[in-house]
Parts: sequence; C-alpha cells; structure tokens
Amino acid sequence: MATSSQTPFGSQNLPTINLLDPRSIVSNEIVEACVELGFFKVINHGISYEIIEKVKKEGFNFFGKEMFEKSLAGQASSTNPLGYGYKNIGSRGDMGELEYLLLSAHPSYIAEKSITISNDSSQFSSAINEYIKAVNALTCKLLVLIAEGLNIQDTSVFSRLIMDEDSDSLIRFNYYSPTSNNAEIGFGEHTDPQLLSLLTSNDVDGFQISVQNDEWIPVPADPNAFWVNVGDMLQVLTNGRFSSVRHRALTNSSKPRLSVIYFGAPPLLASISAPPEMLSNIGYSLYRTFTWAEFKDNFYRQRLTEGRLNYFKNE
Ligand code: GA4
Repeated sequence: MATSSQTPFGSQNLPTINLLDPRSIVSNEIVEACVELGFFKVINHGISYEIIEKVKKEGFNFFGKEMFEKSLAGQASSTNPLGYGYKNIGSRGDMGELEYLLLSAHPSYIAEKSITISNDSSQFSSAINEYIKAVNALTCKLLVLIAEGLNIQDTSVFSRLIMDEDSDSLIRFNYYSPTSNNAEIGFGEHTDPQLLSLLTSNDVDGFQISVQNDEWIPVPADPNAFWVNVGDMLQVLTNGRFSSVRHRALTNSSKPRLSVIYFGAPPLLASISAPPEMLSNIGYSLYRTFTWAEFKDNFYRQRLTEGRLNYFKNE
C-alpha cells in the first residue's frame, strides 16, 4: 500500500461515496474528495450489475477477435482518434501496452458503428447504448450533487453540459493483455480533459492515481463500483477548487484487464467559464473563457502528459 506522511490516502482508504446516504452528506463528501484528490469511488449507484456486465462482455468479445476484424472498426489514427487502436495513443507518438476501442457516446453513432464492431450489431448497440444512458444519468446526478456541495445556486450548471444532445462525450474500452513483465505501462500518466470520467473494470488491478509528485496509489479493482476522475473541464468550472487527477494504468503478468470509461464532455461550441460563485474565493477567473472545441483542438495536438490548461490561464 502506498502511504506517505503528506497524504492521508492509500489504496485502502480512498474516498467511497455511498449514494444511498443522505443527500447533504453525499454532496459534501463528494466535494471534499474532489478538493483533496479529484477522485472517488461510487457505490450503490443504482446501475444494475446486468447493464455493466453486458457491456464488459461486449468488450471481451471484441478484443478476442482477430486483428483484421478489429481493424474493421476503423483504426484510430493521429487525425481521427475514434475506432480501434493498438499501442498508439494520440497524435504525438505516445505508446502503451494496450488495445482500445474509442467511440463517440451518441446513440446514433453507436448504432451505425456497431455493424463494423460486432457480428451481432443490434446486441452490441443496445448493450452499449443502455450503458451510456445509465452512466450519463449517473454523471449528471454527480454533477448536480457537486454543484449543491459547492453552494452554487444553479445546480444544473455543470450537468446541463453533458445532458445536451450535442455533448461530445466518449466511451472507451481499454484492454491490457498480460505482459511478461508485471506492471508495464499500459496507459501512461495523464489527466482526462473532460468534466468527469466514470470507470469500471473487471476484477484485475492496474489503475493508479497520483497524489503528490511521484507518489502513485494503486486503486483496487471493484467490478461493482465506479471510479470517478475529475477532468480538466471541472477544474476550470470550479476555478481551480478541484484539480483534475493524474492517473495511469499498468499491466498485469497473469490476467487481462478490461476497463470501460465514460468521458462526460460538453458540446463542441459550449463556452467554458466558472459560475460566479466559484470566483468569490480569489475574486477573478484563473482561466480565460474558451470553447470545448478550442480546448479539444489544442489537446489533441499534445503529448499525453502535457499540462493542457496552462495555455488557457489568465495572465
Ligand atoms: C485522455 C482521455 C481520453 O482517453 C481521450 C484521450 C485522447 C486519445 O486517446 O486520443 C488523448 C488523451 C485523452 C489526452 C491528450 C491527447 C488526446 C491522447 C493524447 C495524447 C480520448 C481524451 O479525450 O483525451
């Protein structure tokens, strides 16, 4: 277990939010976890085991196919990140020991794309779309609780961004085959650019978060829970009260690891600026106003580890 004198957190006591607890307790606990770590686990989230297992099963089916079949899903490239990817991440040469399938979370995109992904495309698209609907609702719920915990009057100010039917949200399947060496870098260190990311996995460990400098905390797998990452957009929208969490995934030498991540993102043309209540602590906005399209255009040209927000800071 990673422990340190600087942080009270280790693998065994990462913040766990029980959504069945009283609402005001839950909203305060979430805000505390987001301020301290930018990361928490949600249990009793209301999404059925069947919905989650179905989507993992589709993931395993896909990665179990021959390479040429997987490539039919469209190969993720430096110009288009969506589709099937093998080892190459992004456009600037980042590499990892993984395979992935990155898809837009629009129901119509999933329905169309499923024909190239699965032999039973209607089963694939109904499993994925059912899952997306459920995780989107859960993400919205968490964003409303966050706004409540921050005493923001307009409690849907964050959730509206990802509820919008033009939201640029994504779903990603990452598959880490066992490697001969334990703990190779599967997905290198980075923060997620979006508002919130909800991650679920099979029962294999490998996910880690970074708290201070070079200290990594292994996050134990829990197939029934969601792990929630604060992304760069929520850092901006809270005017730096929350920080996006740095995380990475390592491989395992005996078992494959599958994770499924939903990235809740704003619509391309949404303008990103913190609500007035978030400016009162320091009296000004740390970041200039920009659109998600502008931010996205910028980060897709960067390396995985780069500090994406520096360019958007107010002088
Ligand atoms: C990290 C979070 C999501 O997986 C992702 C990633 C994207 C990609 O894989 O194409 C990026 C990465 C992620 C941030 C910096 C850029 C873009 C790879 C990369 C080097 C889909 C996303 O939105 O940003």
